[in-house]
Amino acid sequence: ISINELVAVIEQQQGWDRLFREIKATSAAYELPCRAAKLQHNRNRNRYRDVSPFDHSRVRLLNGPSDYINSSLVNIEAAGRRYILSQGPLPGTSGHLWQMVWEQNSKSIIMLNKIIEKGARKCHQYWPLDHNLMSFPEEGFEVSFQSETDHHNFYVRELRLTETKTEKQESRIIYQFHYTAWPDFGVPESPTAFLDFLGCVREYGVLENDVGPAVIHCSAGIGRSGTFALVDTCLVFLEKGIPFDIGETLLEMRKDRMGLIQTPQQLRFSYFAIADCERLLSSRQAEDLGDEDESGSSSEDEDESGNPESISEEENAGEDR
Ligand code: PTR
Ligand code: PTR
Ligand code: PTR
Repeated sequence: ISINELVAVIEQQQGWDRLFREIKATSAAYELPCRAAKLQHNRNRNRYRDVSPFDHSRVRLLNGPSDYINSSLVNIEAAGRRYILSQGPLPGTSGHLWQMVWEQNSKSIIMLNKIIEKGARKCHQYWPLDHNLMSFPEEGFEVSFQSETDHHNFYVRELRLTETKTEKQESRIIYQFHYTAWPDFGVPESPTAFLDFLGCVREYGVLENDVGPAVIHCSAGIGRSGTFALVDTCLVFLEKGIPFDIGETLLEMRKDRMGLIQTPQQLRFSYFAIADCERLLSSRQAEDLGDEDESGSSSEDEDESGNPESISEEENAGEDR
């Protein structure tokens, strides 16, 4: 059955809580070790005591007194997608974040939280505002502000990351995509708003595998970051016509980082966003069939609703078994 049909059935049965509980129960059985996170000298590198990267998938810093950062490489090979999911940096770990971005050759940081939420600090201000410069002498990096574009629910910032430890003082442009309308343990206002954001991120090519993995973070780096990664990966499956199961995909991701997607509502939101894209794809396919005589297969028209641009016409609507 299609994802749209599946969503309708779960919706009708009010089955989101149960589905979410099942996913949690299944992944609880993995019990993968997080020894590095618990080492005494790494303790203050964690924002939350109960959110740690598994040892097997943690991203290691290549230089410095400790190789530890609360970040995980989430790898979904079948989709050709790799992401680094990370906690919102602390004052003492912001330099580590930039070091990781450099070492992993990431081109972007995708930020899904605000600095302050419900009156509490959820993330350190780790990038420079307005024309300022931020230095991380210990790690040997500088970050300078280049530009900022205000989209409706998000900002795109261009930052310049310079390594200051060597003579070369090499520098790179890093894009920061900052979604500002997604409360923790909540969901974005609509799938369309979120898909606009995802479409914009994709246009920059930062999720492709010819560059290092994008760094995705929220406060803990599990709820919202997990939702983002799940939707993006499932859209790749849809576009490529690879059969997939949303729940199984989430379970696979949860082997690389714990707790991905934190509420039944976030799970429901993911299914709805994926279902929206499925609908869009099949209506586009129908259009293309109708257009065939006039314009052949050269339909490169932009999608006005801002949906992920790389959705291609010829693919089958994906099926969620
Ligand atoms: N003690 C905190 C906790 O484990 O929740 C860790 C922490 C430390 C959180 C500093 C936030 C901190 O500051 P900022 O919000 O600026 O990152
Ligand atoms: N112990 C924290 C809590 O439950 O509040 C951990 C936590 C915080 C977990 C935020 C998830 C959170 O959401 P997100 O991953 O979307 O920042
Ligand atoms: N703040 C969260 C909590 O303690 O409820 C942190 C958390 C971490 C929650 C992992 C759940 C986690 O895993 P799962 O979603 O599989 O239960």
